Amino acid sequence: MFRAFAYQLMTEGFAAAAGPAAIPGPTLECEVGDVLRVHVRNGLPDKYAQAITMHPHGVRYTPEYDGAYMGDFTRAGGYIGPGEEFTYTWEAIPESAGAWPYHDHGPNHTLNSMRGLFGAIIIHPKDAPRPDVERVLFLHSLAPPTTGLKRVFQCINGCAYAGNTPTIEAKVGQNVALHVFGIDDAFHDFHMHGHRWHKDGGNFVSDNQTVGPAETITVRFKEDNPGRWLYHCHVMSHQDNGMAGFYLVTP
Ligand SMILES: [Cu+2]
Repeated sequence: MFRAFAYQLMTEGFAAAAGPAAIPGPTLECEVGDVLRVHVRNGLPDKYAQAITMHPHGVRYTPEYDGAYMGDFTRAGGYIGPGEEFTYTWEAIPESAGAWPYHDHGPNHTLNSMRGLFGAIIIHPKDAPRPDVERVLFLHSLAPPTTGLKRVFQCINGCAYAGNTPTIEAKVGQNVALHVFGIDDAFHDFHMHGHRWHKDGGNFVSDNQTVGPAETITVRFKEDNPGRWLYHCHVMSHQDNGMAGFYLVTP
């Protein structure tokens, strides 16, 4: 596993990290009608010291909480310098239901987002039943400028190749929801063996769905096919460079 940049889940008051830094960063989860208050501290070590932000998709916010660096027009949340803190306030309105990415949108957002500074916001409809198995899968690449390694790795959640990438587990009869995000400059094709799903909840059935930069698809099905399965990006060069994983279904 590679450690590039990663958001860290902090305890209240930022006394200590609540867990190790990871790619993706912590998944934020709430219901329609909730208000998200997200405390961010820039804890980058000296050798990476630079401003960062946290820019959300899908939720409602005012310009202060956009988390976007805009030169002279930058608002408070658009520049969190090294050691500084900022609290974002975002609203989960009815149109926010779904899964969305957040990512760095500071002055160096391209490189930092490619380094792994991103995560998921899952907003459930009010009082809706939750899936039995719910996972987030970020499709992205870690390239030599961000790792110092000689070759590119096509990753899922910061790792490359089945066995390193997330192994998803489910049982027959369970309701499964997989939120799949594209979070680099490429278009990916999420493919799952032995399963199919209604695209966007509609009538069109797929087992292979395109997910572009900062797009999310949600794959939902009721599990009915036990075994060890592959899931992978169907862009062949991505699959060959690591964008694949196991899905393990027990009877
Ligand atoms: Cu791909």
